Amino acid sequence: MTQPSSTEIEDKHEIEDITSNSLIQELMCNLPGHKNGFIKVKPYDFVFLTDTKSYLKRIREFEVRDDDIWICSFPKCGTTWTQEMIWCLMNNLDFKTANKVDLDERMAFFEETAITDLKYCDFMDDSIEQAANMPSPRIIKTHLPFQMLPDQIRTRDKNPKIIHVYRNSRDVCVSLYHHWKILEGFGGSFDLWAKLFLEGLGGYYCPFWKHVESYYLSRYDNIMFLTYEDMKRDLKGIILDASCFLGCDKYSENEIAQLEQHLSFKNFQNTPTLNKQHHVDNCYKVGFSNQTEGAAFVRKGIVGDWKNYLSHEMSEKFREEDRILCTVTGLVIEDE
Ligand code: PPS
Repeated sequence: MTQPSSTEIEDKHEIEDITSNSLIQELMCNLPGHKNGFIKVKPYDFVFLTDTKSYLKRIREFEVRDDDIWICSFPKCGTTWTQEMIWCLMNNLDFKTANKVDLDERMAFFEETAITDLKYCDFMDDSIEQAANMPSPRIIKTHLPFQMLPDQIRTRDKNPKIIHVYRNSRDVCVSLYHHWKILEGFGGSFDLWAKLFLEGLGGYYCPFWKHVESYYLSRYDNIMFLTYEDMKRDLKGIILDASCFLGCDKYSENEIAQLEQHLSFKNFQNTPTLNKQHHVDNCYKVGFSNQTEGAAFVRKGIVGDWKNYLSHEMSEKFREEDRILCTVTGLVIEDE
């Protein structure tokens, strides 16, 4: 039976301990790690690990720079794809370095340490410190919702560029399911996963819809909104728009075509600096994976894979949440 949850204040955030929630218990039964449980950050109800609590103050007080570029998204929306596009545009299309140095070393994943089970990953550098020490202009990836970004961004004290990427909810749910299988060792069924996702409990950063809303309703003006579906349909157009937004629209037709090629799904699959295969293989080695050997982070890369997973009834529940999101944000959703 679900125990009543407790709340406390942690660095100005009201925190609800949701570890005893029955669905969270089901999630935890199907995970090798995260034994310290889960919390919700109120009043938005964003789910995080209990372990994330001790990082909240450092996240809020992080020193932002005006010339930062923050790439923000809910997980599995095409973040890595966007990161590589932005890094190449900002670095004179230096494909040689891009093919030599891992993307994770070329830019920081801001809160990575705060969402990692360090019991299984004790070699990890402190990601917040890594971001703090990067030379300008920094490109920083984060999956934090807008309300949980550093204070200096939310209060407009600093005015970095934000690039937000969105993907349709159903494909995100499927992609996140595979992510949690190969990188978190989730051993439950897809149906359980979809239920967790719909209830806003599909791992840290949920609920998806509130997360997307947090950026669309932020009224932050130095922000560019991208969608995975647009990138699939017209990558060249997105590259051109992004280069204007970044103030580096200096590339020739031929160079843009080379970048398009570099960003192709096939190239991502085959390039070790982009495909995170070492990370996937490491999770498999330490028993933190519930996937067969050789599973891939760069998995399918299509729009509409959800049709292979979701029942009509489940799909309708997603559609209902999508309808509300469209109404409040003006987003037009494509998922076929
Ligand atoms: S993460 O872990 O949150 O950073 O994941 P993220 O990078 O946001 O999303 C991973 C999904 O993006 C797909 N992907 C691509 N699609 C098209 N083209 C390219 N180049 C590309 N690179 C990555 C990746 O395959 C994941 O989607 P799924 O549906 O699982 O294939």
